[in-house]
Amino acid sequence: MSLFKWVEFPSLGDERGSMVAVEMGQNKAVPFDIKRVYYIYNTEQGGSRGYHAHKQLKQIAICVAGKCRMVLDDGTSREETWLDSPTKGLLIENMVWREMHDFSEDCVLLVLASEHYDEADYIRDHEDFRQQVNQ
Ligand code: T46
Repeated sequence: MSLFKWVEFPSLGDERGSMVAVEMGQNKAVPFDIKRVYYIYNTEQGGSRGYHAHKQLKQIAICVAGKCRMVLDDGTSREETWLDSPTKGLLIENMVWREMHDFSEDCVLLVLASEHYDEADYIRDHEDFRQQVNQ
């Protein structure tokens, strides 16, 4: 089974342009209460981000402009995909290692998060992650 779980956000565009609405709740696209929203932009060209997993946090990442390459790793397999659409969110479950590479200059990566920021929720060492996820 693929590590990639996609959430579709329909474009509500009309002749004036495009719009996407993000809603949470029953039968809505976001399967958790959003406690935090952040966005990553102006990423150094050639730079990579991530290299961690979260113990509890679930997130949806949406590339609202430009593109970047996302790598997910569940401790057994590793897969990669491009985030390049403002209407496609990638659901990243807890205990999944993520890396982001090859950011385009115009990339804006919007992230919806199920929890407030907590450094104690991060696992930043890949060997620790492998041990914890496989135990
Ligand atoms: C993730 C990927 C997709 C805060 O103070 N508050 C916040 O809400 C966040 C997200 C970060 N920070 C601080 C912590 C670090 O000192 O901002 C700095 C950069 O964070 P980090 O190195 O974790 O950034 P990324 O791009 O490697 O990872 C981020 C998220 O942290 C992470 O949860 O899944 O984006």
